[in-house]
Amino acid sequence: PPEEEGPCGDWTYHEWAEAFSTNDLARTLPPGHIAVCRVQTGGRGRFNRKWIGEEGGLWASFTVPLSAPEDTAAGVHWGHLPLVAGLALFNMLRGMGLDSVRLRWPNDLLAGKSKLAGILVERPAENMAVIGIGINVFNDVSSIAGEIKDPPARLADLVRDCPSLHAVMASLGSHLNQVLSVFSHGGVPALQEGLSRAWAGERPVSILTDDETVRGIFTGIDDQGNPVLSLPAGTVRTIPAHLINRLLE
Ligand code: BT5
Repeated sequence: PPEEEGPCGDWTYHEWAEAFSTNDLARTLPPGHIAVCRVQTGGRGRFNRKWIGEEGGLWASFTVPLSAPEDTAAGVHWGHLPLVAGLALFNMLRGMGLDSVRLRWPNDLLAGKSKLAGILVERPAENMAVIGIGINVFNDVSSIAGEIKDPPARLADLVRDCPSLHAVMASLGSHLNQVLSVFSHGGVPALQEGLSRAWAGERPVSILTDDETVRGIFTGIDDQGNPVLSLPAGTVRTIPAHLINRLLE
């Protein structure tokens, strides 16, 4: 059973001292709830990569109802929830005065070149999604630097008067609701303006698919969520998101 429960803005949170993965705990909750823990022992990222969740970070999973049928004509596709979560996190961090934060496609939150937060969206049931978010806040990231790909960063080193974990969770919940409501009415097109701020300018990338490596300048995504590159030859190429194994900067 959780150690603590209560309201958190429009959400209800359930806090465990230790959990394997809050994304697993969230599956058992109804929509509108948050599973959060202080230490996460079996946290995961995309493609079953390991997420390190030591004490002091925010390890939380938000349950979101998927009641209405997808309006794919308007660009509302539940596969885009990682972008929704990425934009919500970006908005929250910029709101804290963190000017160096940006989104790396599809949903890594970086401060400069360092990884500050990650997102893992899962869909345990037809009518519910779990949005798992991990943010390094007060946890000691210097000790994990050797274990991870990008250098890590933590919020406490980047903002003045870093808010408490509960305050960060509450703020994230409200930013998530705000972006979700924009998205559910207008789909990806309605997010484009915010996302273009979040990508923070064009930059050279390599995109790896099963068949090839495409090098070019990442300029953003199209209204279906696919990355758009401008190529050295002066042409523009859109790479279907589902073919992409990795994007490297
Ligand atoms: C992610 O995956 O970045 C998604 C992470 C989602 C974690 C949350 S915590 C709450 C919820 N419960 C879960 O079990 N998961 C979610 P991906 O883009 O695949 O990146 C994973 C990579 O990030 C790893 O392979 C490491 O290189 C790196 N990494 C692991 N722990 C990290 C940390 N604490 N800080 C920065 N980078 C980390």
